[in-house]
Amino acid sequence: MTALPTFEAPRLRLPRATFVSDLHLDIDRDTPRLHAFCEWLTRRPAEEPVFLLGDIFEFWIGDDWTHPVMESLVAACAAARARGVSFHFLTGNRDFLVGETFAARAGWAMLPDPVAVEIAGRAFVLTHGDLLCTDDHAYQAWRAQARQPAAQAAFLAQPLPARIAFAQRSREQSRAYQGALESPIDVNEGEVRRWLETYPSAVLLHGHTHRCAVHRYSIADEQRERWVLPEWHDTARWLEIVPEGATWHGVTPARVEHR
Ligand SMILES: [Mn+2]
Repeated sequence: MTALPTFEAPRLRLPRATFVSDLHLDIDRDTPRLHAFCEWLTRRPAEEPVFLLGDIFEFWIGDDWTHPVMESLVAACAAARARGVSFHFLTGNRDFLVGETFAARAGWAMLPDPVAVEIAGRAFVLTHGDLLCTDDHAYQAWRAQARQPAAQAAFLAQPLPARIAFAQRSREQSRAYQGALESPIDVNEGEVRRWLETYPSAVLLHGHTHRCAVHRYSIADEQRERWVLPEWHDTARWLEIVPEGATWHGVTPARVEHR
């Protein structure tokens, strides 16, 4: 069991924010989902920061990789930023190789995972969500290895064609793996409780599982919550938090009580 980081103070304090995750954009393909995202960016309210909580991209093979489709996304982000929309990004299990070079080009401020923030006066701990899925032992072992700086450097040192071929193979393997599962592996509820105990009073907010929901827990006589963001298909689905409250757009989260 890995030790969780502790936070002295929230990294950001914001009056309002929008949250999305799990777009799984195939950035070398001109897809309806990419168009939906770029169009959605044109409709973001000015001065409302956008948090991208991982798996924005289906895969990532290095910031030195460019593609015309990717440039349209970078341009859409630049246009939104010109209207006062800021971006905050933490990586997911598929796009964990996104680095500072691409983030700077897109105008995304990178966040560690997990990270504590305060939105509209309420405390949140943000995470992609894969760290909570501790029942997937094979994945967690792979994750620990793949996140080593030396392993990442070795991968990124390969010539670009080799990395593109690797990404194609991984996509096929991932499809076969997901197809063999009855449903994607969900969070481990014991691990969720450990996080909630580590971060008293914060709402745990994550994506990854594609099981959009508001979960309520009773922990040390406190009512606690875990909010799960929806994945995108070809339409936008997001969470907006403003001083008046939280609104889910394009989706109705399941309500789940844990005793
Ligand atoms: Mn994920």
